This record gives sequence, structure tokens and C-alpha cells, in this order.
Amino acid sequence: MTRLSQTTLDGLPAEVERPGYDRPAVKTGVVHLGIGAFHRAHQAVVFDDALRSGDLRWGVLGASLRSPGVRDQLNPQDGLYTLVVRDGFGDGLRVIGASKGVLVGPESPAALVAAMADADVHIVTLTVTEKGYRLDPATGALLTGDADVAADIADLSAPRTAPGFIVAALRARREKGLKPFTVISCDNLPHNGKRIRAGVIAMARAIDPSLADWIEAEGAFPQTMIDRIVPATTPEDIAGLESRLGVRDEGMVKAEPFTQWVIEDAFAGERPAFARFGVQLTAAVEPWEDAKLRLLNGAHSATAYLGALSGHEHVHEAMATPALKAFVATLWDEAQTTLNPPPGLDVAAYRAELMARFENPALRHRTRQIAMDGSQKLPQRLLASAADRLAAGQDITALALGVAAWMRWQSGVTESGEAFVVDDPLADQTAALLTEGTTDADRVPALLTLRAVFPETLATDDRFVQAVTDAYLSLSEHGAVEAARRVVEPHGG
Ligand code: CS2
Repeated sequence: MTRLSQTTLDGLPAEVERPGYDRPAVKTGVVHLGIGAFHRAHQAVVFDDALRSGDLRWGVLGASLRSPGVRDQLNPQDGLYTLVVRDGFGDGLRVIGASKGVLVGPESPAALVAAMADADVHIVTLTVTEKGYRLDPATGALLTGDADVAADIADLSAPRTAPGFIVAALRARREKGLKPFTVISCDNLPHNGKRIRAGVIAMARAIDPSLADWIEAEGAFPQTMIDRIVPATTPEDIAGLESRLGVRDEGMVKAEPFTQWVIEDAFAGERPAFARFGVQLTAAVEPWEDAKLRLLNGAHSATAYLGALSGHEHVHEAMATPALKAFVATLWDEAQTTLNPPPGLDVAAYRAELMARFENPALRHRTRQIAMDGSQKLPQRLLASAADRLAAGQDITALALGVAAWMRWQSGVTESGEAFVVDDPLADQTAALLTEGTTDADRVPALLTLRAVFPETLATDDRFVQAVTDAYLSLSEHGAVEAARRVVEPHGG
């Protein structure tokens, strides 16, 4: 089949937006680690906007740190791919030209380090998912016991981890007399800039203390809040787009219309005119990050587990079940008391917009996609709100059901008896803990011993333990939908 490429670009249907700039003249100003669908539908679109404005410094060299899949999707297409924006009424099609190709880190580590050390590169962005930073989810400390981290510390000539590639490239830049690039984490980590900075400096210090001192003094790791719902692309999506374009685009991505990027205004060097392209630059990202992680992502995770356990394949289908939709509102009632909303954020309007985004049927956002890696997500999405509410002497009934639903999900069986593989880096540990618990009531305390997820302060707080145990037993007795309804209408049951 004919693929999307520079050659077939001009023959696309008229309604398809094209890059419209001289792509061969574009310089590589950005290296992105973890070039998955979210980057291609979010940050890359902003860099593409900068290129379309005439600033040709901002081409993006992508890097996969795990597998050649995206390289094999994009390189045969000259880096081109289509962003399909689904608003529930129709699809907007835009071909993104910002990609300058994709390297595969494990195949060519030296080439990736050299690219990151190039004088034209001013920014390194990352979407390596929470687990890709090799940081303890509860404390944020670099996992020095991780085999790949230990290998990078022992020998940085062929890095294996995101911190390793960053440290190796910064070392090379220092040797060349260049400034550091600005490292911009685009993952849903709390205090993502501070965390990747701490991890990078910890690794550098274990290798060369003077390098660590230089990074501390000269480096920049701005905090960000990133937001766009980007469901995984399916074979049906690719086939459907092919019928519209007349060529096949293996690298397409689909997303909602909503997009938001808030970046701390702290850079080591050059950057695009971000504000011209809708990016919010601010000194205070945290209020935006907390609101997004605790409202959007907290509800996403709770909905993912309650929905998938009860047979709702997609988020919009779960929201079409009144008890689950009402539960989300109750969860938001709890979580929003822990926020310090940034100036300009109307929380009621934000919640209404979030619900409309969740209800968008065209996204077909799979609950099981969101359920992945829950051990890495729970701390910032549900546990932080629970800890803050308990500290304020407030109840956590809805938050506790979200936590209990994650615990139930670790069983690997849905309410209809369908077995599934729990997709989580700690799945072996949670499975072992579940087998230790002989009854439902035993399993909650067993899982609470998982210090990588549950900090001591929470796991030993009787109010937290009781609330999660009650929720877990309610799930066992009533099922997810009825358990959710009982949270919403405690006296209606
Ligand atoms: C989702 C996020 O898969 C998940 O964990 O909650 O990817 C979510 O879609 C984005 O954070 C929205 O900005």
C-alpha cells in the first residue's frame, strides 16, 4: 500500500491541513525521549505551530527507548503523520511535519547521545511514562537498585535509561563547552521537573560530582502540566484514515480538541515563542498540575478500574452509567477541597468541561488503557488527595473506593469472571500479596504493605485502612456500579 510521505503529501484531499513550510530547511532544535502517541498529539503540535510560524529551529528528533515500533511507523513516512482530532461530530485532519525522524535508543545509543549534544538542540522533552524515570513513586528518589540505572552509573557509554541519556548528553555538551539543553518532562508526575532534575543529578553525582555541580548550576528542568486525551491508535483507526487519505499512515494519532500545556518559565537557553502557540508560561505550575492530576487523572483512574471491572470498555460508556457518572462528581467533591486553584481556574467550569471530555464518544478511550501502570499513578492521582483530606479531618469515601477498585483490579479478574493480565510494573508484587490474603478483608492490609505505592503515614492511618477496607468489601458484595452508587447515596441503599 502507498504510505503517507513527502511524495504523497501534495496529493492528499484538500481538507487535510499540511505543514506548509520548507521541511528540509528545518533544524533539529528538540530531541524527544519516548515518542509515543501523546507526544505526537501534544508537544509536537506546538513545535509544528512554531515551524508553521516561520521559526524553523524547532524540528523534533524522536527517540524510542524501548522498541522500534514508532521508528518503523514514521521513518518510512519521512516523519510525517496525521493528527486526527475527534470532537464527537467529525474528524479534523492535520499532517504534522515537525518530526526529523526517530532513533531507537537501544540500537544506537551513541547516535542518540550525539544528537542530544548537538549545538542546535536547545530542548529535550520526555514522555517516558511514570515508570520510565526510574524514580520511587512514593519518594521520588532515583532507583539506584534498578539494574539499568546501576548499569548506566557503572558505564555511561551506552545509556539504557532516560536519566542516563540525559546525563551522558549533558556531559558531552559540557566537554564541548555548550550550555545544557532545557529538560522538559511531559509526564503526569507530580513536580515532574523537580523529580527528573533530582534523578539526573543523583545519577550524575554517582558518576562525576563536578558534572552534577555543573548541571545543578546551569541546568533547567521546568515543571509542566500537560493535558490532552490521546487514546491509543487502533488498526481500525488506521484503516479508516487510509480510506479518507488514499494513502496509509501507520503513525497517525487521534485526540480530543482540548489541549493544554503549562510550563514553568525557567529555561537554560533558547525556546520557541511558546505563548504565541497557546502554551501558558508561569512561575507557578503546581496549582495547575494539582488540579489536573487530582481531578482529571484521579477520576480517570477510578473510572478505569470501576468501569473495567464492571464491563465498561470505554470511558464514555462508563459515564453513560448514571451511578458511575455521579460517583465521579462525588470524587471531585472530595478532591477539589485539597486544591489551591490557580488564578483564572473556575473549578466548577473545569469539572463541567472534564465531564464533557470524558463523555466524548468519538474518542473511544479504553478503560484498560488508563488502568495500566496504576501502581505508578495512584500516589499522585488518589492518595495525595486522601492524605490531604485526612490531615484536614475530612472523609475519603469516594477516594477510598477508587483505591479499593485498583486493589480489586490486581486480582486479574473482572466481575463477569473474565481473566486478564494486570499491566503494571509491580504486578508480580501485588499478585504475591493478594495470594497471601485469604479473605477480602485480609487483602487490603496485605496490599497496603506495598511501600512503593502506599507511604507509611497512610498505610498506618486507621481511618484510611478502614475506609479502603469498607470500600473493598462493598465492591466484593455489591459490584463496582452499586458500590459507586452507595458512595453517592449512602442512605439510599
Ligand atoms: C490517562 C492519561 O492513561 C491515563 O493514565 O489518565 O493519559 C490522560 O488521558 C491524560 O493525562 C490527559 O491529559
